Parts: sequence; structure tokens; C-alpha cells
Amino acid sequence: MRTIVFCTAGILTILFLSTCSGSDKGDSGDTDTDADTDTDSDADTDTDSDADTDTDSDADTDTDTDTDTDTDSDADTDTDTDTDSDADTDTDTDTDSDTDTGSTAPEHEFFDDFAYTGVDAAFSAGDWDARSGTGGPGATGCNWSADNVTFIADPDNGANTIMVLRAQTDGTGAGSVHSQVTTSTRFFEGTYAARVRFTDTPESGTDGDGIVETFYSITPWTMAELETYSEIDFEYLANGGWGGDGPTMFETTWETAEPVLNTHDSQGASLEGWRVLVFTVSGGEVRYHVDGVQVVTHGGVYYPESPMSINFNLWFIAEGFAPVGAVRTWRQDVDWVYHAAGEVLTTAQVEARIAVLRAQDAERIDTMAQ
Ligand SMILES: [Ca+2]
Ligand SMILES: [Ca+2]
Ligand SMILES: [Ca+2]
Ligand SMILES: [Ca+2]
Repeated sequence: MRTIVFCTAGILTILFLSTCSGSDKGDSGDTDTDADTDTDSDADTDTDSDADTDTDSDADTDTDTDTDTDTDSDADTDTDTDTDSDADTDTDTDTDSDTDTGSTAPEHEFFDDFAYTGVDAAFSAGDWDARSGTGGPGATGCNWSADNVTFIADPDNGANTIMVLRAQTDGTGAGSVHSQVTTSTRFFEGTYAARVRFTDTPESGTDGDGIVETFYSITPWTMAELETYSEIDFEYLANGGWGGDGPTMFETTWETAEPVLNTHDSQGASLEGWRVLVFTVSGGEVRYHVDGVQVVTHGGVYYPESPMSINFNLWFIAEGFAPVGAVRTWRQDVDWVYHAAGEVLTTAQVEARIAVLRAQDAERIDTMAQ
């Protein structure tokens, strides 16, 4: 990735001339080695995995005297002359007000703790639809059923409810039943977050099928061929697939779906268990974070252009079926989902905000424009 940076009135503007699919894989390190004078004590989980793969020969005048690569969006007044491609607006003198976000509501936000009792009128009123019928993704003939979406008491917290997605297969398309929940199309730039529980083995039946466990945003499929098509995916393949061998998380950002034009990265490692997934859409960059660690940044032509829905689904990849036989059932749990429109929040800030909302007994907040 070649990066050119302009510095204008203290605001960094980044222009990606080209983005190579997969080129960010393994990029986990800023090369800043300057002495950090940051006195933050917050749970600043910034790992600055920004696309510091700058190999250009431009005058990369990284002359900052700090290593604070904090991507906080707090109201810092940076004097940092760091020309890193991260949208660093941090100041080293701040004592960090990260947790303030918890009590200061973003002007437009969406939170759902999934405190429903079923796929019912309340679920619909919450702007959710559970898919039923046939169609892709998945093998020809595969099915989707709202019956595969249920709600249970959180075994770790009786006051909490979690949404359970299930999918069953006998190793055939027609014998596969997937699950998917979708909001309306009204989310664009800002922060998307969800707490999900991934599984590496089926709830029942034999292990081995290629399963996709997800959290994503997408424009309507009718836009698949349009440049304004937009899609941002976290897709966890617990049994591998798509070239991944073993458990693999894929992050994929789409320009168009037809033809397939996307950029993606992946990390081969188990993410079984509860995870907080965050992706931010701002300033020409989509940044993916897992448990507060930024794993990849995508931009360029892949940056979304239009509002999307928020989705979770669980489905089997056609080329990944284990042998035909007895039914096996897979499961993905979702605790909550959150979106802050137009604001880039860290994972810690999202969690702080949700703690405040829960303290207010808010099971659901929707101040988004409708
Ligand atoms: Ca919940
Ligand atoms: Ca497995
Ligand atoms: Ca597009
Ligand atoms: Ca584009």
C-alpha cells in the first residue's frame, strides 16, 4: 500500500493511491520508537495497527516525539506532528476522557441488548427482521428460518438476555437451514460494535462442516452492481475455508458484489468464545477491531458510499460440507449491538457507553435518523 499524507492546518489527510488485497495481513506494528510521554491510564487498547506499511519515498516526516498513537476520538487538541496514516488527533498531555463517552450520548446512536422473548412484534418494532425462505449465500437449495433465532437468559448474568442464532445441516444444500437477522438500511459512517460468542464445534452432531459466523453491514442486494454498493464483513470460519486452514477470521470490505470486487484480510486463529467486534467507518478508512485490537484497515475504492443495514448470520459454505449424514447444529450467540453515527469510538468507549445505558435500564436505544 502506498500512502501519501498531506498535513493541512494540523489535520491529516490521507490518500491511498492503491490498495492490494490482503496486503495488510500481518501489519501489526507502527514503527514509531519515540519516547512516549503519554500519561493515560485508561484502558487504551490502541494497538495502532494502522497501515504503516508505508514504503513510499515521499518525505515521511514522522518527527513526533511521542509514541502516542492513540486513536481516541476524544476532544484532544493534538500538537503531534506525526504523519502516520492513522487519524491521530491525540494529545499527549491529556489525562484521557475516554470513559466520558459513556455518559455523553452520541447525537445519533443505536443500541440493542436483545432483550426479546422471540421473533415477535417487539423484535420487529426494534427494527429487526429474521430471514425465512431460500437463497444465498450457501449451497443451492439452502433455507433460512426465523425459527432458528431465539432468546435466552445469559448463563453468566441472569439479568441479561442473549440472542441465539442456529444453523443445521445434513451435508446437503436442501438439508441446510441457516439464520439471519437484519435491520433496516440506515447506518453509514461511524462506529459499529457487537459482542458475540463464536463456537468452534457444533452444539450437536459431528464437527467438520464449513460454517460462517458473522457480524456485518450491507446495502440492499439490488445495489450489487452499483459503485454505491457497500458491505463490511466480519466472518469467522470456525472450520476454515476460503483458503483458510482451521479457524480463520476474515475481514472483507466491498466495492461491488457483482462483479466481486473487495479487499480482504484474515487471521488464522481460534476466536472461540465471547468477542467484542468493532468496525469504524470514517475519513475514507474502515478499521476492524477484535477485542479492542485493531486488526486491519481498508480504504480506497472499497470505502462504503451509502447507508447499510446491520446484520448477523450463520450459514454453511457450499464447498465446505462434511459428509452427508445425521444433522449437526451450530450456534452463534449475540449479546448486544451498538452503532454511533458519525463518531469513531474505541472499543473501550463503546463498552463504557453500554455500561451507562445498562445502568439506565435501557434495553434498546434508537436515536438514529429514521
Ligand atoms: Ca444482551
Ligand atoms: Ca471445529
Ligand atoms: Ca462501493
Ligand atoms: Ca467506491
